[in-house]
Amino acid sequence: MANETVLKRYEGNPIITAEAVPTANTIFNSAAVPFGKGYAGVFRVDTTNLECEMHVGFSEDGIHWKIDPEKIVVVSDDPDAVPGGPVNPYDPRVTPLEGEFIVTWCNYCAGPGPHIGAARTVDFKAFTLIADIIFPYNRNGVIFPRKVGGKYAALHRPSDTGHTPYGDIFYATSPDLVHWGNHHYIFGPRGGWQGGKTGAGPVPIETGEGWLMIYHGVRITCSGYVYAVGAALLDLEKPWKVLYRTKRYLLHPTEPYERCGDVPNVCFPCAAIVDAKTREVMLYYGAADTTVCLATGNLDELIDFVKKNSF
Ligand code: BMA
Repeated sequence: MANETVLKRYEGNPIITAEAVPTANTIFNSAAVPFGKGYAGVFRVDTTNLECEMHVGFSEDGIHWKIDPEKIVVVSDDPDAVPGGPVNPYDPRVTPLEGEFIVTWCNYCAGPGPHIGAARTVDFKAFTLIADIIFPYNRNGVIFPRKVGGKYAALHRPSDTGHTPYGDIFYATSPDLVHWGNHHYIFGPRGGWQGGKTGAGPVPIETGEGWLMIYHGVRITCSGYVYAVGAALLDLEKPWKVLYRTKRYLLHPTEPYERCGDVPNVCFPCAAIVDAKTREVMLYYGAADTTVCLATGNLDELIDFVKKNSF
């Protein structure tokens, strides 16, 4: 394909469509992780009444998925927590951390506006609320897979109540996953495919060259937003220090399933799984706010691309 880079689309894309869940209008922007002998994931389902839900899925190969028809119920001991769990949770990320999995999402509820919620699970059956961790307004919250400098660490993007003009990625830390602060600016929009907004994508990948942060960049055109995928390398100990950042995109809406859908022209990355032996990266991205797609690449080639095509 003319504009394909070191990331190659899986030829069987889209790998998951609304057919996977009886009540789904669409299924997209979802997260997968290695689990047991296969994979587990948390999937964004927009229902036929256009509310957002999170659903669990399991897979043996990371490509063919069985999605639970029932939504995830997040339980909480906090009497002030919303009964039944988050309202309109969307764009989940899943971080393997210290033997459990931390799910983060954006709550889109009318009152407090978009903000980041988090829950923990060990089995993808029971989910317990941690807290609304970064409160309002905020989108694209994702937690690092280990402590950095002795603290839990996260990427997030401050916003406003609507389709925000804010598009800057920040770094924050926490002693306990509940209380977050010490915010550091990482970067914001910068011309071309990422000139409108930026936002964190998958859980950052630790490499010898720094944290590989795959992110989305938005271009604002006369007929709407275009969401593409890029990557940066962040300093391992001070991740707000940007070592390299792609000037060229890694993936851009091109295929009909990325160009056409409920929201056209969207490639929105939410998860990346690395095979430690082969160094193959499986990147899961939502296409056109309608389906889940897969692109693959080699981790070393990705790092090389980021370094060679940096600002
Ligand atoms: C963002 C989020 C994503 C969505 C994207 C494109 O603001 O709502 O869930 O994929 O817009 O519509």
